[in-house]
Amino acid sequence: FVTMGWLIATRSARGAAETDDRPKDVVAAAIVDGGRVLLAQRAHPADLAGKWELPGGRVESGETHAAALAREIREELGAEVEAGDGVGKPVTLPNGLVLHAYRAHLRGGTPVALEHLDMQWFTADELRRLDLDDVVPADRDWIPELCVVLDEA
Ligand code: DCM
Repeated sequence: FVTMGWLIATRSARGAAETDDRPKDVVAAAIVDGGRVLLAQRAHPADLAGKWELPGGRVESGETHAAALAREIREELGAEVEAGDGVGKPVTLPNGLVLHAYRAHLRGGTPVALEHLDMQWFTADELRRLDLDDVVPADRDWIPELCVVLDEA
């Protein structure tokens, strides 16, 4: 019985490791247009649902950050973007994922919330007035940098 338990534990630990050998990187897009930045309201998981984030998602194996950013924005917002400079510092999540924010320049289409609850264009003043409880924790540190980007735009 002890051996059985050890076998089961070992196999499930290996299974978990083998099913997720994807990169740990997550990319997020700061799409700026007309002095406003686009934030999207997460639909899931439950603890993040309803909170604002820079839209984006996980980088796939063999994919550049720029390619992942373009793919995620196509999937989530139905628009074409080109990745630009980084925004702020990368943020490490408790689960080990590392988030990277980039400027994203609209090259085609009009963003629509296809997978989010909602989306909204924010001015720097509106960002400064946002309740941080309504922002995804990992994205909170980027708010000052986003304000600088908007003030310069
Ligand atoms: N994530 C985040 N902030 C973002 C984008 C993503 O904190 N702007 C986190 C949420 C998930 C992970 O990254 O833990 C993967 O994102 P998604 O579920 O959107 O693919």
